[in-house]
Amino acid sequence: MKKHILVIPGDGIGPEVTTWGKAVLEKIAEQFGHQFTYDKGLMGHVAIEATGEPLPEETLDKAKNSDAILFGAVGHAKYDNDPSARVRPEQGLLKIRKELGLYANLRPIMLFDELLDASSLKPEILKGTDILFFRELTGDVYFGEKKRSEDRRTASDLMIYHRYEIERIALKAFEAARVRSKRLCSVDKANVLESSRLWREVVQDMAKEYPDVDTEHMFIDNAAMQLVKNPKKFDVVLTANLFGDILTDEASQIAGSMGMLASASIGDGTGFFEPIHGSAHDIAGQDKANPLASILSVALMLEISFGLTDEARKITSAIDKTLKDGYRTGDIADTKTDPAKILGTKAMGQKV
Ligand code: GGG
Repeated sequence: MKKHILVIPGDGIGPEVTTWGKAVLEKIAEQFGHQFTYDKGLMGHVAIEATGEPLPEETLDKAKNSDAILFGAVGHAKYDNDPSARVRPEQGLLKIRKELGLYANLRPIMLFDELLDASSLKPEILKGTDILFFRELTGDVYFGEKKRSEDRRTASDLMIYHRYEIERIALKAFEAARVRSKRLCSVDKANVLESSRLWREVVQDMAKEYPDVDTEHMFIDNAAMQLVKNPKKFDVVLTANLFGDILTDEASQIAGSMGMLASASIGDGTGFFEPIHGSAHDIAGQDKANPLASILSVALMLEISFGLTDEARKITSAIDKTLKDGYRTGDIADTKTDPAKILGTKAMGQKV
């Protein structure tokens, strides 16, 4: 198979982790006889520094002309401490999602048995957990109108959803539920928010077309609590942009660390694959970042964009074996880890 992949390393630990995602892609190409070609694009703080824009036109053009995109992370402490900054790295990420029509963000909470002890939750609560989140990605407060009063003392972000935006992601979630355990939990805040009432109305209507799927509706506050109390209760979770962003960071603790969670953004255009973690500037360039989320993002790319399921499985097995051999990065090590087996980014990438 011949495929052209755009790599957007981004900021902070993004370049370190995508190096290993790409290295694994190259290894897969070699082992299975595929031909993957690569290009590189700028986005985020590095793009602002080089061009003044968080998403230069050149990167967007390359993205539209590639078969898949492997992305690292965006962000920089400089902007976090300067809320008045008009141009921000995250704008690049939001813009590329919108421009490519990537409305569905799939975030699998894949639990490796070896990491049961790495979580702060009890192993008996965790064991057997397997959740697939569908986070809506191009609507909500992220894209609604943003306003600041003239005296700058009042601010608002419009939480807005259109029926078609809910329908198209709900369709993907229902279809996934149908081939998984036929359970779907739609998470909203319909007791308070009008946009959530529309969300629930649409999902209820669509549930009639999926009588074989057991559809449940849950308020976000309850879902956040149930996720740590009884994560096995969930299978497919469908939710809005903001709720999904927060809930999946929480859910990453089930998998042991943010460094273990991959994601796939799909929709109308080229598939976009990235770890859910951000740029983690505090550890950037120190060979401390966990590359497994980037490597797992590559497995999602192979499976979802290219239909290469054996190749994807080869990657998850390689990670499983590496963990079974006792190797850990710092974020997933625990008191039982042999200190000699705590690896940096590079060594962990090489082991996989
Ligand atoms: N790799 C994910 C990443 O860079 N996250 C930083 C960020 O600002 N994300 C916002 C979002 O996912 O909506």
